[in-house]
Amino acid sequence: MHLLQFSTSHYCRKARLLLGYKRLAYSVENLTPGLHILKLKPLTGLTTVPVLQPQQASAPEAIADSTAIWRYLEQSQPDPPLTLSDPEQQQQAALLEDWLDESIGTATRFVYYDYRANAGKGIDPSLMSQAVIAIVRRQYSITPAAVKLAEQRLAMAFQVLAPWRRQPFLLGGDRPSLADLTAAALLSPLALLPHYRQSQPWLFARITEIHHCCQEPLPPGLSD
Ligand SMILES: N[C@@H](CCC(=O)N[C@@H](CS)C(=O)NCC(=O)O)C(=O)O
Repeated sequence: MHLLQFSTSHYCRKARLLLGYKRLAYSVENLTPGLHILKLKPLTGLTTVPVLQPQQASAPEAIADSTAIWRYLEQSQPDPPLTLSDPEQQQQAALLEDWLDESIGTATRFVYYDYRANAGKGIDPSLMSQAVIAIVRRQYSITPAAVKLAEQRLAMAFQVLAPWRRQPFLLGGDRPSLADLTAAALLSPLALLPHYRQSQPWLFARITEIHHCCQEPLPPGLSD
């Protein structure tokens, strides 16, 4: 298996958690933002990472989108499962995953890059890093008004994810679902923001546990 990724992307972290949970060996290719389009467009028709290349006979050449990657891995490597045995719970996990992907992953991106450009500039004040951050902010229209809305969405997310405060897995039971891995990946950039570290300690405890369970190194801001 071969994973095309941006090293800092939280959606690529989600793909690595999936591969790690399934105990699959894989190589990684870090693409250069901007130039990535030249490689990805002819391969998948899309411009986003993660992209998985299974490199196996009868498998597709490339699978774009973290949810499609999950679907492929769950079907080709059912053990250990990430699908819950109760269909209603599985539907709930799928809904949570879709909401995390479409809404909360974006909100995290807005809040994170706003922090890195302002109060968190000291994390990497180099011209190169600040130039990349400026490009990302322009690409996604990360304005102060949009950041405020993103902060409100994250505040709501902490309420929706409240079951995680008292139990190791969002939907209960004794093993994680796709929703747990998705939340752990897509909220992980907040580990660098002191405000969230102080106000939501339970979240970073769960993120750490899921990373251990998937044998994935912890994200910046969290350490073993
Ligand atoms: N829904 C997609 C989102 C992936 C995504 O937004 N990837 C970003 C990096 S975090 C990307 O590739 N951006 C580059 C682009 O859009 O050209 C998934 O789950 O894979």
